Amino acid sequence: MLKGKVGIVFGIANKRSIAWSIAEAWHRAGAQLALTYQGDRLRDNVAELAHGLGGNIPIYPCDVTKDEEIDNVFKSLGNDFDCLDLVLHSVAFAPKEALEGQFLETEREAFRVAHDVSAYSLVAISRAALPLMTNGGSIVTMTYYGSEKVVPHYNVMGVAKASLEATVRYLSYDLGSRKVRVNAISAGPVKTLAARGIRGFSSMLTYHSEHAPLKRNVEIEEIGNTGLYLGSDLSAGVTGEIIFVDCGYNIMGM
Ligand code: 0WE
Repeated sequence: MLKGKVGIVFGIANKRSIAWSIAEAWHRAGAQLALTYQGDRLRDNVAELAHGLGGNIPIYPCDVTKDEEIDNVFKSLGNDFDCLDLVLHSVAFAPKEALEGQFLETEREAFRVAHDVSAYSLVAISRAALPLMTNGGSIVTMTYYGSEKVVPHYNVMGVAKASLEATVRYLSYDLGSRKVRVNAISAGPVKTLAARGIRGFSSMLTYHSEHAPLKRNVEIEEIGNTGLYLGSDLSAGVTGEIIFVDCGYNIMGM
């Protein structure tokens, strides 16, 4: 379904990452991929995953808070491939203290970092990707329900995800004339490395599975498959959208 397409993936930490599940789905559908990693700490992980896909999949370092590193990624990509069709942005961060206690206590710097890493980076990456997306394409990002309803302790991440979702709409308006679509997947909670650092995450998973219409939690492959749908022409008429992959949790009023 993605034969001949080229994709770049931001946000793989390990094999449990949502970014990895979408990368795998894109790869299985025939896309050629490049992966990025954030910091030397994650380099070996990402190199090993790239190697596992066979062929020679380039990996590039990228801290999304550095314009220069983003520029270098797309310079390298331009050397390694003729053009670009798919971009996955699966990156978020807020300082740990900001995800505990009250939102009221959020410090200026924590607010800034959360928005820089989790929302502005989509603008920076999209702008840098665009010169290579000469045949149109699809940009996909990850969001969460805490952007629209209060999820205790999600705090500044919820505010940053609200910004990210609005960013998806404004980008999709700007990029529509170039046939580039921009969408977000709003995934139910998944036990990834990012979730491991969060107190009470296991009881959240239980609560979610008991209250979602499907009476279970989302499987990471289901998020991968929605990423495949958004990357492929199956979703050719879809842009600026937030698609829930949460076993229906978000529709409930009680
Ligand atoms: O977007 C997220 C979490 C992203 C995240 C995770 C961490 C953990 C380690 C961002 N920043 C950090 N900073 C760290 O230091 N999710 C959708 C998962 C999540 O996180 C929560 C949730 C859910 C769901 C935090 C509190 C309450 C619910």
